[in-house]
Amino acid sequence: MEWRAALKQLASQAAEVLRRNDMGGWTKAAPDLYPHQWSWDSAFIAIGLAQLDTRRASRELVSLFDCQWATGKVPHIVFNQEAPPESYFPGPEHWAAAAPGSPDAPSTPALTSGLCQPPVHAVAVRHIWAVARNRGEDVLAEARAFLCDIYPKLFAWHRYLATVRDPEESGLVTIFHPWESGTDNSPRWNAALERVEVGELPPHPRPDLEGVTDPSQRPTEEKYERYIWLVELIKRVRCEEGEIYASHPFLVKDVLFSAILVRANEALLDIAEVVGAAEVEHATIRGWIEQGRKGLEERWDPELKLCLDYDLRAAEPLPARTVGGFAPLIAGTENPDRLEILLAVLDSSDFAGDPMLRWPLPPSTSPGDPEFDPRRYWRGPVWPVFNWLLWWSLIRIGEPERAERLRLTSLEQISSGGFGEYFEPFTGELLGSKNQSWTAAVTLDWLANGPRGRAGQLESEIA
Ligand code: 2M8
Repeated sequence: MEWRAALKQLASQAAEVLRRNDMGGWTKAAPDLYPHQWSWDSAFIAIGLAQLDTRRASRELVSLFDCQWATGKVPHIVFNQEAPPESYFPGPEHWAAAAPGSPDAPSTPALTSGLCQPPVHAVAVRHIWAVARNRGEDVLAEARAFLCDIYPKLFAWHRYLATVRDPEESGLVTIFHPWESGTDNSPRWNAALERVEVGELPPHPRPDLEGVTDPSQRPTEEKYERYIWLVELIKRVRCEEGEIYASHPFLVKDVLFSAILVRANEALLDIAEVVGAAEVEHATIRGWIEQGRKGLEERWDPELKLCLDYDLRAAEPLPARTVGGFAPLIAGTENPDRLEILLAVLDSSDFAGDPMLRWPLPPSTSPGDPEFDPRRYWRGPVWPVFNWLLWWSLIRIGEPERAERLRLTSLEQISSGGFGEYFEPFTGELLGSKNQSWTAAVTLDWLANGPRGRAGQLESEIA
């Protein structure tokens, strides 16, 4: 098939995946494995949906922010109460003792987890605005109203991260659970997790193992016990951050989360401009951006030539060669030497330059890392959604050619493999869930943003 026709077909297929996972005002992360609404998935989904329908894209975020906590926290999962209880663990009943028991949680019927995930949301909101600007007056007016409505909620969310999650004023966000990082099973968390002593736990099911073709693609039982134990501890203190800070065994400064927050704050600044927010808020956001970049700079590891997470409990960095180490590139470091080194590491045989790779795309964990595992999630497979983040960051740091190579290679990967959650780096085999919503979403955005493409051109082609 001719290349252009193939891309058009890919766009229709991506739109179809999102349509099928659409639950009304929100989208489940995957058809079976993830039957609920996940926070950062929804932000990426909104980025893709914007190419099809800016109103529906806005709705995705409105429904998520309807479940925002009084503290400003945006929960990592909003539970679909129609999903069969056995379809996901830990489900809503598992958090029930924590969420409604907490004075900060949204009132029922909304049931959420007590954790959060990386703040891609402001980036998605600005994206919706950018697309709406090419769609005529009515769409633009509607998008402006959406921005006015969501801006204070985004501001509260970022303020929560900059204060409650950073009492040290380090510019870096503290996470309480690997699930908060979004790169859950990454070796980034190994040493910190090993230090967690697991107490008495009732037996727990593993429905996630049913959702994949073999268990080697999901976390081990030993890791799951720690995940569940950390959830248990957070629930025991009713998700109150002050108490978590005082007693929780897993307190980690996450550099990738913090880098995303830097970029999200830049997006928030643009949104503040559109809605005419007070100058004092502009100044606060600028301060967060500066602080974030400074914090990342302090976590640079000259030996591994990557940025490292930091374990607050053990007071030591967490060495691992993973894509999280590219955090300064994602944040847009102002240090040119740093950037040059990171681009060289990205191209090296430690990441996208490994000659054995099926496609020159960075594995989530470097094949040179002792914990590398090409099939297990976040420990080696290639993640299209992370590659979207990288592509988007490369454009912003002025690397359009590299970005374009990444975009085309990723589209080739998805055309030949499908909308997989992740891919085996050497064979290209689709792993994890099929028809993962965020993979379809980033495909739509990639297709609409070729070197000559413009945001919004897909709508007429797909309709
Ligand atoms: C994965 O995480 C969930 C827990 O939050 C799981 O394994 O059950 C991660 O890849 C996470 O980043 C993602 O948001 C979620 C849904 O796609 O799945």
